[in-house]
Amino acid sequence: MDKQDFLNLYHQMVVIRRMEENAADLYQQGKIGGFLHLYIGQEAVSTGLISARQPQDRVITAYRDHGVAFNCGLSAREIIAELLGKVTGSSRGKGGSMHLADPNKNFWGGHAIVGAHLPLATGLALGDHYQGNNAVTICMFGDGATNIGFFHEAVNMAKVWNLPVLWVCENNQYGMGTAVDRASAVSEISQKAQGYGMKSERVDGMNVVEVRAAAGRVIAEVRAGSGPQLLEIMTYRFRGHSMGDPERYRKADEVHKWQEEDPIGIYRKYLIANGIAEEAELDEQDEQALAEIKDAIEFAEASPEPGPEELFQHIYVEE
Ligand SMILES: Cc1ncc(C[n+]2csc(CCOP(=O)(O)OP(=O)(O)O)c2C)c(N)n1
Ligand SMILES: [Mg+2]
Repeated sequence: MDKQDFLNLYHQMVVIRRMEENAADLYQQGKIGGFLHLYIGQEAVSTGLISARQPQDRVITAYRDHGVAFNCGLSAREIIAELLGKVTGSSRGKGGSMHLADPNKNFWGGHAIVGAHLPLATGLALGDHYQGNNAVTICMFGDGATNIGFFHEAVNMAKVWNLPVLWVCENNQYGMGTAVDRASAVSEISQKAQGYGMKSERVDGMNVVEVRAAAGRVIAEVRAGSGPQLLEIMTYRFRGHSMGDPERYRKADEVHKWQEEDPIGIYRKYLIANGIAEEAELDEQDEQALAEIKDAIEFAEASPEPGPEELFQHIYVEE
């Protein structure tokens, strides 16, 4: 990695943080409909992971998808426009927060039903395998999703067919208001790989450098034909499950303890301590990120809503 690569990771994490904080404000102003799940606290997971993919590698995730979309190369403008339901959004304003997607960037969405995208990941990888593409499908999901039938069916089939899938569990310790050990027979999710004969690993998701290193190694193994593997990335969401969560299931002390381990703060210290960047350069990055988000909000607010004719478009594939 050269200096620019290091700064890129920092830039991506800070843009995601500012995007999410502003999304919360826009939601409170009533400008975003439906649900809104923020990625604050988890930025190092998708930033490190996706920075290790090659362009032909596919990414698919659940509804906590704004950061993932940005890491896949969607612009802040088209993400925020999508949140506001505007026609300039990545799905022409018809998908919203939980259904960001752009197949041209190899980002296969944003899925609202817990676990439902895991069989889709198996299908994407089956297609690549069949066509002889040299691609890995990176499928991200929460700890809660590993207790659902989709997980077991999709993971089993992928192993039976030895498909190039990297299963990535973002273990943020809760599925809505339920702690992992109250819902899962084993709280170490990586152990679930054993039942399917897969290799697995647990990684510190607050450290973007470690996530990137592990992801790079494992993606290369899957590409080389190791068969599917499972990466469990340990993280924490700093905000509620979605907007309006009263958070009665956890103590403020616990949240504060994790906030002290802020992934952006950790990375900032790492860059300075290793002489990769100076404080002033990082401050400049912070300002640029804020400007990028302000511009995106202005763009989104000024954009029109989709017209009534859009109701009948993009429903079926048109030959
Ligand atoms: C099939 C299904 N059941 C229940 C829900 C309601 N629901 C939405 S998110 C969620 C928790 C999922 O937790 P986890 O997989 O850990 O993801 P996280 O929100 O922590 O990122 C539940 C139960 C749903 N969307 N789909
Ligand atoms: Mg969770």
